[in-house]
Amino acid sequence: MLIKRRRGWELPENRVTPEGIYLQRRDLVRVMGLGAASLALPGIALAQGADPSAARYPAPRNDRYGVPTPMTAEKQATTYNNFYEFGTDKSIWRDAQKLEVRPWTIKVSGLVEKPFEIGIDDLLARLPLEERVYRHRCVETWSMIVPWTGFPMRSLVALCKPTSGAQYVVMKTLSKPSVMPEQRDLLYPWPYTEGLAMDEAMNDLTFIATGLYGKPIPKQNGAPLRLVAPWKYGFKNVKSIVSLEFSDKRPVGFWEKLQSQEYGFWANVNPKVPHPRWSQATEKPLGSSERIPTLLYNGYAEFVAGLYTNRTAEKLYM
Ligand SMILES: Nc1nc2c(c(=O)[nH]1)N[C@H]1C(S)=C(S)[C@@H](COP(=O)(O)O)O[C@H]1N2
Ligand SMILES: [Mo]
Repeated sequence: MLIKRRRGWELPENRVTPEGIYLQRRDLVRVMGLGAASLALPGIALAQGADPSAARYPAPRNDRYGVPTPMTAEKQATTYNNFYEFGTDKSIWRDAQKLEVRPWTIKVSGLVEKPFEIGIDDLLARLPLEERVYRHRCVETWSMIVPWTGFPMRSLVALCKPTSGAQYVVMKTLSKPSVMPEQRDLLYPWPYTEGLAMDEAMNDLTFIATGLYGKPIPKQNGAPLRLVAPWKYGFKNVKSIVSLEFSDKRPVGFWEKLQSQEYGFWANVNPKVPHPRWSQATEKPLGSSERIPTLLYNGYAEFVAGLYTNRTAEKLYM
C-alpha cells in the first residue's frame, strides 16, 4: 500500500520524493499504533540566548567560485528545509528552534595524530570566516542559491591533523531524541551520517557553513555548523555536526543505508543520470514556478571534475 502525502507542486506529477517511500513505511507504523509518541510534539519556539559569534557576521565575500544568480529569498531558504530529525515535511523550521546550539562540542577521532574535542566558539576563534554564494541542488529536484558564511573544510581538516592512513572523513549530526523527535523512529539509521573522501574534503570548494545570509546559520539550516559540498546532491550536506572521524573505511551514509539502490556515496549532480524514480535533467529553484536545466556537477565541474578521473568504475552520480 502506498500513501502519497507530498504536495503536487514539489515534484513532477505522480512522483513521490525519495524520502516519501520511508514516510509511507512510517505511516504504516503509525496506523498500527506504534508511532504515536512522535505525533504529539507542539511547535514551540524557545527564547534564544545571545550567540557569542554574532559579531563575526557578515564576513568578506570570496567570489573565486563565482556568484551565481538569482539569489534565493532568505525567507524561502529558511522556511523550506530538509532536516528529518525534526520532521519529514519541509516546514520544520519552528520545531528546529528547540535545538540548543551552545554549548556545542565537536569530537575529532579516528586516524588523527591525537583525538580531541573542541567547542564551536574555540573553533570559530581559530579560523577566518568568509562568505560564498553557492548553488544547492536537492536530489528531490528543488534548488536554491544562497550566501553561506564559514570556512573551507580543509582548514578544519588541517586542525584535526589526520594521519596518512585516513582516506575518508565521516561526519555525524547531533543525537538528541528529546529535541529531535524523529530520532525516536527507529526505522531510520540515526544519527544522520555522511562522509567525503579525503581529496574531496581537501578540495577548496568544500565548505563548512556556520552562517547564512550574513548571520549565524539558523537552526533549521544546520546550526551551528554544517557541510556544504555544492557539486553533490544536498543530502551529503550533513547538518548540526558533532563529530568528525577519520577512517580508512568508506562510511555508509544515512540515505544509502536506507535505500542503497537509490542513494550512494558519491552523489555528484549529473542531469544525464536519472534517479531510479525521476529525471534529474531539470530543477525548480525555490520560489520559482519555472524549471531550469540542471548542470553537471551542479555547475562546478571546472573545480571538481578532476577528483573523479580515476574513479570511473564507481557509481559517481547517485
Ligand atoms: N542531519 C541532517 N542533515 C541533512 C538533512 C537531514 O535530514 N538531516 N537533509 C539533507 C538534505 S536532503 C538537504 S537537501 C539539505 C537541505 O538543507 P537546507 O534545509 O539548509 O536547505 O540538508 C541535508 N542535510
Ligand atoms: Mo535533499
